[in-house]
Amino acid sequence: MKLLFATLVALLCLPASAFAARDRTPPTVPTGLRVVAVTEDSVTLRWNPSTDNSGQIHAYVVNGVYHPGNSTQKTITGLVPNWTQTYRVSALDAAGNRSAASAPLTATTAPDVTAPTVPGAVRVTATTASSVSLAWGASSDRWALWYEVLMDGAVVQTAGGLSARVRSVPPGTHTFAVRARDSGGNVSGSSAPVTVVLADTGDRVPPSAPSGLTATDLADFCGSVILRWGTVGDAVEYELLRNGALFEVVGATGSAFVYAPDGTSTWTVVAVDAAGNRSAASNPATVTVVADPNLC
Ligand SMILES: [Ca+2]
Ligand SMILES: [Ca+2]
Ligand SMILES: [Ca+2]
Repeated sequence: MKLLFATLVALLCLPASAFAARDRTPPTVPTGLRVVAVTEDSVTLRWNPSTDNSGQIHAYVVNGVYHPGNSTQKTITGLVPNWTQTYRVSALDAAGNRSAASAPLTATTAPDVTAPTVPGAVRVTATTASSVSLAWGASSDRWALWYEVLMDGAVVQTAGGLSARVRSVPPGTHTFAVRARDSGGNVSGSSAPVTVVLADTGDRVPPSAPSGLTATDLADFCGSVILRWGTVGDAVEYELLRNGALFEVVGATGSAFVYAPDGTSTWTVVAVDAAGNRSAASNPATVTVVADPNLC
């Protein structure tokens, strides 16, 4: 009897809120989502505050990412220039009820408008009768960049690294320079140039076309193909063409391993002599690669 009385008193002394139903009402949907600032790598969003029956917003969720507190502004960082993305915001109360998502907003980061720095002076590291090997100092940029090699003022090649070998250079005097280009399309000034003189060997006769080309799938090597052909005359290198496009250049050899992804490709080989004269293409050789899923 005494125990029952004590329990009754304890129950009567509990605050009324302890008996209230759990909050099952989500906050109102955020409205007015807008962009207030963009940089090359960030977007700052703002929206009108939601309200909740509890009187308090616990957090906002922006594109699935939880932001505790009731701030109605968020800077999304870690983006890249000229990057377009759609954003939605929802509100969360302390009981875990989440509003529907706001109307979508599409925002784009600022473009990269700063050119890379000018590459360091270009220098010649090797020449043949018809090729020039070059090296240069790095440019810098906040974002990705690559290099363009200019011969006599025209772009003849691109390079990801700090060196390049320019082939099929005609005899005579040529000026080479390098410039950098970034992913925003901004181009640096040209490096200090270098002048090269290639003597005329007088050889105007191209090698004869390679023949007997075969292409064999090395089934156990996950897309590796071996090409074999008959070497010819005064060739110093061979161009390997895959479906008509230059794939690789190899030295004075009669075979090469190449990587060919799954599927069918047709190969031809062109012989090149020291003076840069190119033969007609070899016979075509077609190969179908089927990568073994147990090995590759
Ligand atoms: Ca609520
Ligand atoms: Ca840039
Ligand atoms: Ca020749």
